[in-house]
Amino acid sequence: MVRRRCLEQRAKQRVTMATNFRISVAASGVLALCMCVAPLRTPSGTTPNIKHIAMGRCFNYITLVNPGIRSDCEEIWQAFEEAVLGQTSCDVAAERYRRMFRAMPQMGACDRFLLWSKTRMLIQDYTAVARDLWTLEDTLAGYMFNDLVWCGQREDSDFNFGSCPEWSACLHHPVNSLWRQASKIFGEMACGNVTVLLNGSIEKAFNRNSMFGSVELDSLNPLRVRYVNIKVVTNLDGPFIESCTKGSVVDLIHILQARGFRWTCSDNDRILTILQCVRKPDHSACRTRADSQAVK
Ligand code: DVN
Repeated sequence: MVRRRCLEQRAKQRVTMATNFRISVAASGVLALCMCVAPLRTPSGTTPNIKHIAMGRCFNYITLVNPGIRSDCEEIWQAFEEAVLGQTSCDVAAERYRRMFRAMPQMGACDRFLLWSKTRMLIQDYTAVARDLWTLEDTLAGYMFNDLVWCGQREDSDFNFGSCPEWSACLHHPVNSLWRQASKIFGEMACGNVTVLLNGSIEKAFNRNSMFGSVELDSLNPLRVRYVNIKVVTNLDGPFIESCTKGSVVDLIHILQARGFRWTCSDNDRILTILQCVRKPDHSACRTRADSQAVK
């Protein structure tokens, strides 16, 4: 999904916003809390060299990442172009990608599926250490199209490299539609123990309008899934807004119960805390017992 690209944009924007913020605070002379504003997504056009990037990733995946997979990268790309080109930039329904997804059949091993929402930063660290867990971005589709942006234009048979609309501007945004179809297939594939990583430092850690909340959750099959293991993670410094017993996570648990899923929920997963401590080793939450005894 649009991750690293957002990170780069967000990093750039953060510098801009911080600079502006510093100027405004200095000017006003008022000590203001550093409010974490929602990132502005600067609309951009189709990722340059998208064909070379996606095809290169495809060949890399079927050769090095998952050599067992039998997919034809040329066929996948051709089906992708057929789905997107010649359509207006807001009119690519998820169904248009059906032929492409048929060209990239994939099955995941049970007990490895990891779903997530609003925890993008932690997911990369988590899957780097929990190597047995498998996210959508580890599938061929997710691997090929992660971080890319694309849209077509009716009057032209090429991609629109000038500008693509925001997801919210379209009923059938080409990027959102591909991720919806990929998420639906991923959710239907999920089996055994499924892990769900949610962010307890925001309101609506479980958001019914998110991709997890609106597509993957409804694609899970209680006959295939043995347990849904929810992990709620909060920033080390908080805020501590939601948890297994507070807020929208409770709604998720009610939905799982009503649909016949067995579930667990944890607010303080040790691996996730350690992962956060890697980035903030001096944080009080990261002091081991030895450290605290040494401090006396
Ligand atoms: O379970 C995962 C994964 O398997 C996939 O199925 O979707 C689930 C995560 O999607 P989500 O539940 O919508 O969670 P997020 O964190 O809101 O969005 C996931 C990614 O889509 C993020 O990289 C979002 O970029 P962001 O917000 O971190 O800069 C990206 N995204 C969400 N809404 C977007 C968007 N990118 C562009 N435009 C939007 N409107």
